[in-house]
Amino acid sequence: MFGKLAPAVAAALKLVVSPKRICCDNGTLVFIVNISSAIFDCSAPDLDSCPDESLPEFAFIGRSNVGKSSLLNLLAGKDGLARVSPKPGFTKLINFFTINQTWRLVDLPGYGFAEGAKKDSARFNQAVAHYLKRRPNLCLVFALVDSGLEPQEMDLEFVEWLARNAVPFVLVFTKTDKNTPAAVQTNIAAFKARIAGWFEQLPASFTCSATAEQGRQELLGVIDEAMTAIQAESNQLPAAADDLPAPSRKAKVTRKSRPDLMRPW
Ligand SMILES: Nc1nc2c(ncn2[C@@H]2O[C@H](COP(=O)(O)OP(=O)(O)OP(=O)(O)O)[C@@H](O)[C@H]2O)c(=O)[nH]1
Ligand SMILES: [Mg+2]
Repeated sequence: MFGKLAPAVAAALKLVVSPKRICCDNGTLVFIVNISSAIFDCSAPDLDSCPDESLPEFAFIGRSNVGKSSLLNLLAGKDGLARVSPKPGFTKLINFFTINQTWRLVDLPGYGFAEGAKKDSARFNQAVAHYLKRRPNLCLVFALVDSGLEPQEMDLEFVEWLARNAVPFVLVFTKTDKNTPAAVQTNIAAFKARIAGWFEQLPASFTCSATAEQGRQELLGVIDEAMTAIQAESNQLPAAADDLPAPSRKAKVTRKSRPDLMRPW
């Protein structure tokens, strides 16, 4: 699905993610983020069907069955908000959830699931690619990788694809409860070693387990950081005339207004 990156292109792609004060794998800071509401918004089969672009969005992507929907529920603090299944390829549409009425979590269909109608599969893959490349209010992608597996070519290719297409992302290694901490760390180190050559500084990475409810505050902290930066930027906009209606004074969330944290390139 995702082509190989030519060595010359890889060399040019010296990417940086600066996690600032966010708690990473070995960090110590903890953010306390309160989720007061989490509501299913809508499902979209393609980019044109996505809801309005007024709210910042944070999307989950990764291989089918890696735990995207489960992680979304963990962050939202609401079991069953996004539908979870042991059957790979379960999430088939782009699903939007509005959190605290101010931002959205977006559950994307996974890649690497070959069963089912080929036509449908291709269409959904294209829809995801369009969403990731063109959605102007997409702030950050959580790229999920199964911590229980050695580096998989498909995940590596997908990370290349994100990098090549300048999609802002952090890595999230999932299902840490399924293996020993040592095995998890070995797999994570092997994955990072495989992608290290594409980045001046590796993308920020996190671990999580939806089952053990691990990693929630750290990932909410990433979102909080992004929201704070967006807010700070909108506060710096020139003051609007008093008689303008309130909506005109709102900063529009665009890819341009994403904070530095969100720009690994
Ligand atoms: N042990 C363990 N199982 C998990 C974890 N997260 C998810 N699962 C299980 O993995 C399976 C797939 O989870 P989903 O959240 O539906 O995965 P997904 O990435 O959304 O899958 P698709 O929608 O098919 O792409 C389910 O059986 C979950 O219960 C975890 O942290 N630990
Ligand atoms: Mg899913």
